[in-house]
Parts: sequence; C-alpha cells; structure tokens
Amino acid sequence: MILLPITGHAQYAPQAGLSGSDAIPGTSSLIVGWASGCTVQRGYMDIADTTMGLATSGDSTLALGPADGALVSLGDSGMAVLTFKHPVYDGPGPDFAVFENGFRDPADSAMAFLELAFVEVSSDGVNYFRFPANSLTQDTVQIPMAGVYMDASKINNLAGKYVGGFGTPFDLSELSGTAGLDISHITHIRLIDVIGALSGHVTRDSAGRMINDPFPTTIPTSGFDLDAVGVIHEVGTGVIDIQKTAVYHVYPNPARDRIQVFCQTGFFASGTVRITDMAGVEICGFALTSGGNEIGIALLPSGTYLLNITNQTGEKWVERLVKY
Ligand SMILES: [Ca+2]
Ligand SMILES: [Ca+2]
Ligand SMILES: [Ca+2]
Repeated sequence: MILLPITGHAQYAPQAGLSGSDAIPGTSSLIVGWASGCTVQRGYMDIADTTMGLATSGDSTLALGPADGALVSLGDSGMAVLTFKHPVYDGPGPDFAVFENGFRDPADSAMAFLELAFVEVSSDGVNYFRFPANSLTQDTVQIPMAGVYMDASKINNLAGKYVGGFGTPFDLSELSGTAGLDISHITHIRLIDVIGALSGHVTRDSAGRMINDPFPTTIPTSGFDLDAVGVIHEVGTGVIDIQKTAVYHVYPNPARDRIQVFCQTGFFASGTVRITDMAGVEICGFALTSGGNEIGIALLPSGTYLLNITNQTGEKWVERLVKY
C-alpha cells in the first residue's frame, strides 16, 4: 500500500460561477425533467441529542418539480427517495443534478456554506448503489452550524456542493459494471444526509476519510435541504420519438453554414427555436413557420449547441446541434 500526502490543492470542480465549475443552473435546457415522486425519512436535528427530535422543516412535495428554493430538510442521516415519470439513463456526460440551498461566502466567491448528502441510485427500487464520494476538507476542526465556509473544489460526488440554484451533476457511467444495477434504466435516486461530525456519529467518504460539514445543526432545517432533482437523460417512449419525427426535422446535423428546420403543417402554425450553449445560455433565437426554415450558423464557433424548439401550443423539444 502506498500512502500519498493529502495536499491543499484543488482536486475537483470549483464553486458555481468559477472557471472549471461543472455546476448546472436550474434554468439549463440540459434538464428535460424533474422528480415526480418523493418520500422522506427524517433524521434527528442532532443525532447526538435525540431529545430534540427530528428535523421538521418543509415536506416531501417541495422536492418535486423545478428547483425553486422551496425545501425539505432531511436532518442528521435523513433520507429522501426520488422517483421519476421516465427512467434516467446513462447518456454522454452528466445524467442528473441535485439542487440544495447552499449560499456563498460574501467575502469569497469560491467559498460557501454547504450541507452535503450521499447519492445512491437503483434500477429496481430495492438495491441501491452509492456514487463514490470524496471529501478533502480538513477533518481536524469541526465546521459549526454557522459562519464557516467550505471549498467546493475539495468535494466530489456529494450532493450540495453547489450554492442554491445550481445543481451538482452525477454521471451514471461512474457506476458502469456494477452488478445489480442497470445504468440505462434508473428508477430511483436516494439522498442520504452527511452528518458531518468529527467524533461520535462520523460519516466517511469512499476512501474512509471523515467528512466535515456543519454539525450539530440544532434547528428545524437541520441537515441537507433538498430543493429538486433534475433529469438530463430521460428514457423516452417510442410514441414520443415517432411523434417528434412527424413534427419537425433538422438537417444537416452536424452542419457548418446553415441548417434547415422543417416543420410539419398542423404542429407549427408558428413557433420559435432558441439556440443555446450546453449550459443553457441563449445565443440567438428565430421564429419558425410551417415548412422549411433556413437558419444561418456560419458565425457560431465550432462546438455542440442545443436547439430549443417550441410550437404555438407551448410543446417543447430539445435537439443537439453540432457545428463544425
Ligand atoms: Ca452519463
Ligand atoms: Ca451536517
Ligand atoms: Ca423545491
């Protein structure tokens, strides 16, 4: 066994808004769906003093739908199980994102008050498998309930590493090859609060290190505060795919100078297409009408974009566009 020194250098993606962050804004068009079911098993406000009782703030319905800042608090080692209208699958890059309500240090945009949770997935609702999590935060001085900020670049695969409004992404490919797990058909996502204590009820990362996060949090909003879980790769149904081909067609793709968006009469009396980058930031938008719509893309830098297509009745489709 080789023992490596743990250095103070950044190891993982930094806080939302900093260069190199992989935080996903709640408004990103990468997100195609949100949790539609949630059950919560509360943990204690203070697991070391159970006379205070369980965390009480919010309820499980507040974890459904888009990230909106409405929260359910899990308490020490409390759990939430999320379900979805369609299963989640392992596509390119992150597959889902978890939103909490951390907030930034007013004096340092790299630092934030964070409460963390383990993330586990299941393809049968019975057997759960945990993303290997890492915490390189110091583990000698307990982070208290208030006033001490944490560096997201020392945290990996723990929900809650990003401030409110920004999701922590998870990539199912990291669990590929796990016996008993089908990463092309995830039906349940389970979050388990990190207690964060450095003595007594300690919580350890996948390397056996103690995870330091605010403890004790002797308030009704104790522990991880779940806002939402957004889905990036959602298993569609054959019906939807057939309908989509009948509704519109984009070609060529990949493209260099221009694309045609051909919209079927009936589905598109009028509509719009917004071109965004992969983080969902809008670059330009165009009106669509029935028939062929030519869109010049010669001035776009090479890369991958999202076409966000909406028709007059508000139906939405998202299509990847590769510009070369
Ligand atoms: Ca993936
Ligand atoms: Ca905690
Ligand atoms: Ca919410």
